[in-house]
Amino acid sequence: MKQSKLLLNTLRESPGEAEAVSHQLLIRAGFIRQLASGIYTYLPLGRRVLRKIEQIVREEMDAAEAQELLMPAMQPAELWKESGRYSLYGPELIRLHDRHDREFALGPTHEEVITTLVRSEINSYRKLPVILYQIQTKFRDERRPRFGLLRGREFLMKDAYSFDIDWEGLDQAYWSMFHAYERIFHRCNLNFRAVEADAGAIGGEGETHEFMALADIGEDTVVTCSSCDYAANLEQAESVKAISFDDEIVLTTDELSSSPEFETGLEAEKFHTPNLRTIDELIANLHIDPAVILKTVVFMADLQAVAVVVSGKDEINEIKVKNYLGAEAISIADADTVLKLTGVATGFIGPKGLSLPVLIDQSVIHMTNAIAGANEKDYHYRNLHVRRDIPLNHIGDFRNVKEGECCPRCKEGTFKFYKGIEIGHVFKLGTKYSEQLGAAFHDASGNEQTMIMGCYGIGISRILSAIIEQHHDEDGMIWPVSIAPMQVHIIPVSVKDEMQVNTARQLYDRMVKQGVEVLLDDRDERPGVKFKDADLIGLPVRIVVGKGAADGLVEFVERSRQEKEMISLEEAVGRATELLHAFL
Ligand code: 9G3
Repeated sequence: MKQSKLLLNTLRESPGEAEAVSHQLLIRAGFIRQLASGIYTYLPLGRRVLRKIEQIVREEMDAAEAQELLMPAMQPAELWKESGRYSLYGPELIRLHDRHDREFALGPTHEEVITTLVRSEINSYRKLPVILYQIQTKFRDERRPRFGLLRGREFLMKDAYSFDIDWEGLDQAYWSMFHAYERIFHRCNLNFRAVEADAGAIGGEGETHEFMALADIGEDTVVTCSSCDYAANLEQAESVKAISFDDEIVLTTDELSSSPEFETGLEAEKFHTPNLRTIDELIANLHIDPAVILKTVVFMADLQAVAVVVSGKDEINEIKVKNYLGAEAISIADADTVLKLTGVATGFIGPKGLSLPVLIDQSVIHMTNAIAGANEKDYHYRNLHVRRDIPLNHIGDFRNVKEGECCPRCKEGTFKFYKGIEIGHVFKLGTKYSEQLGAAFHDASGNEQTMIMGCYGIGISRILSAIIEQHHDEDGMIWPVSIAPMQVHIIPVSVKDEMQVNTARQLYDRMVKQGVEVLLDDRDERPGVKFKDADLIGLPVRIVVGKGAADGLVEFVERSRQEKEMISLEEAVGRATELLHAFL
């Protein structure tokens, strides 16, 4: 490929709005151009990387005996109404009408389409199990697209769906996909962790794992243990049981009132706390440790208001609350709603005498001298004895874990946090869609059974950015050979020097003949410009043909090492072929 012919315009400056390094570099190196917010054109070099990632995904999916198909982006609204999800999604689901005024959605995912397809194509256990996948554009109208390809509104996803006759079959499909994902991300040279995740909005049964590429720009927090292999999304990471509260003594309130230590502890008493609404105001004015405060927050879980109580030193984990309640949607109740529901101004809400269900974190159950809102404006309680004074109907893990905390699995290691980019997600769906949409089969004895499903996603375009986040330096991208847009960059220093041009040409022809993907910088540009562009684009191998060529020597540079070596033409061809041999 001649660089003078390639549609490639590099920029010295990155666009102001690009915060993520990968976004800046993709624009500066001419890999993508924004058409609209969250919507991008892939220019030739960007497209070549995308195709390489797709190819790796296809090879591993096919090796796992998944079958590739291609489903439409335009999905009839009826499908989403049949699955009951049409009303569940708001503005994120892009809806449109066709010329006959029929309603459609642009597909954000394809559970409905694939399940109704399989419903009509398969009805015997003999045709199961099957794993079907596609690599296709998804549409999700993100409120705030950002970081270039990391959070777009139109993006490339590989989505696969497995159909089995029973749960054992699903388990096999799930782990087969899980290990295929490990191979895919290793081949993409990504540093990733598979973490236990939250079954999320689609709420299938059983386990689900997210694959996170570690990167500071990542929006997810990965919790890992320093000594065992426990790893979880912060949304899901379990708190260790409060050590001072023995598990089996989870007594009910009336059983508690007879226990001996009940007598200890002062009576709970209301005291005047004018305008002390927040934890910080309480701490500042009462000179107390946040740990003695019971932080109480009211949430709307679907249409139900609940109060959640954790220690003042902790944060409430909404996903844990949502999962405990089995709700589809959860959000903090606004002040007006709280006032209307409880008659209490926010900031003075507390678990004693509150007219809402109280979910209390297991880490505060043992407390006897706690402070909490008194459910009366400008008043709090002190000396609250949790087991004596508060209804304990919902005890659970509702807090975010913290770095340095003890690991709940091995009870040896401590938690370490990393930021992660979600690049893959595997789910056990069970019968959530197959039941609703009637995907059934006749088993060996002729009885009709509901298929057991799994779904498995990989963010193809997101991987492009994740790789750049993990492989770059201050001069530009550093492409792993496995997915580099081209493999060797040949740069004649001066296109006016016939000897250099001819030598470069020879080198180019020889390598192309060996199947190497070569970019020849045949532009009439100053050397500095050529080298800066080469650093920015970041092809794995660079061969500079300068004055040394008169003595048969060329400069050989591996982009990941930036060491310059003067070696012979022969050696240069040998070294390049050796580096690329696994990919030729
Ligand atoms: C929607 C909209 C956004 C969505 C969904 C539906 C995420 C939705 C979850 C999944 C689950 C898996 C198959 C591949 C792997 C992920 N965002 N999800 O269902 F209508 Cl607007 O997509 N689907």
